[in-house]
Amino acid sequence: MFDSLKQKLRHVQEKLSANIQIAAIPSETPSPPPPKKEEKTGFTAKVKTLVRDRELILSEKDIDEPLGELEMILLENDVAFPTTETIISALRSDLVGTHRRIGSSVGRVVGDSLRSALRGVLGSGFDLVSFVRNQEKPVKILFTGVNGTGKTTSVAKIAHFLRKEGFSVVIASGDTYRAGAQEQLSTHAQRIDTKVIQHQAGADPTAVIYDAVQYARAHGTDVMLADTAGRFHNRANLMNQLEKIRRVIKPDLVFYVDEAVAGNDAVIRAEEFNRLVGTDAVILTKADMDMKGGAAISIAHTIGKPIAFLGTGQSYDDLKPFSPEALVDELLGEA
Ligand SMILES: Nc1nc2c(ncn2[C@@H]2O[C@H](COP(=O)(O)OP(=O)(O)OP(=O)(O)O)[C@@H](O)[C@H]2O)c(=O)[nH]1
Ligand SMILES: [Mg+2]
Repeated sequence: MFDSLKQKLRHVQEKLSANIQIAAIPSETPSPPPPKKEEKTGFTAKVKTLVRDRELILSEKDIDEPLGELEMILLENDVAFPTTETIISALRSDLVGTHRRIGSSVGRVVGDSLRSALRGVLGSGFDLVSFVRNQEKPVKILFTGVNGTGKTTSVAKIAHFLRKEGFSVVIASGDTYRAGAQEQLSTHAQRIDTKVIQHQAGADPTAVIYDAVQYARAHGTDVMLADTAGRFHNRANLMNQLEKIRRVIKPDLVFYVDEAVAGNDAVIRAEEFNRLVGTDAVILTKADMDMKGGAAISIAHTIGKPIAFLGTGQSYDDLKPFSPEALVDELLGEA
């Protein structure tokens, strides 16, 4: 997961650390020449001795170059521009101007700053189990998003997840539009042994979901999960249909589903869906196939709604509750 970004973050962390070590050398000491590759160990050891236990005030020029490089790395890895700017300025204000007791661990100072800058844009997670537990039953959950991003698979994964947590679940087959969609959902439902409510092809999805809510009420079912057809946000008639579902069903929770691999596109679409029909939390699928991590880093910061889960594969257990701390650990290595 996010291998390309991880590698580059490691490189820029080393560069920032090296710059800080150089800045920490007292001005009366002649600057050592830039290290040749074979001398690196000796040079680092020498700098570390000089830096140990010194208190240091960093200036802009000490870190400008590696921060510029970090900015490029984030943008190239699909981190949204405003999110990138927020991360860079958090790092700048954390590192520049303040007294820092560097001690022998420059890498630690850099790592901690980067960790808190990333943590600052990731927002909170979302605890679905507590949410469901505290809500009046049946809890009505709607899944929205563009075509092929993993909505139906995520409905099945969430049903499986909630059932393992001890909740009863019914699924509404709200994609009456795409040929084969209902069969796909009923195959999933059979495999995870979950009741599904379906109507004939072309039926009004609001009516299907309404029936599923009625079923849940009649049977004391805890949660109703409503799948919907994929739609692009610029298709007004399909967005109006989603608006109608919202108005009539009054879901307790709306999950917007998109794929991590779509990068910036996912962030833009998430913003549009949130603006047009509202979103409470995000499920980011195909994180297992994403080298860049840009959508995972940017989406919560951009739309102001938490990521609830990452989809990490094609089987029903490949669903991870999203933890900002775990993502930062994944990107930077454990603290
Ligand atoms: N690798 C990987 N594949 C996934 C993940 N989630 C879904 N998929 C795959 O993505 C493809 C599309 O998934 P669907 O669940 O059908 O997507 P959808 O959003 O319902 O698609 P439409 O109903 O056509 O809009 C399927 O082949 C899934 O197996 C994931 O987390 N990781
Ligand atoms: Mg689907």
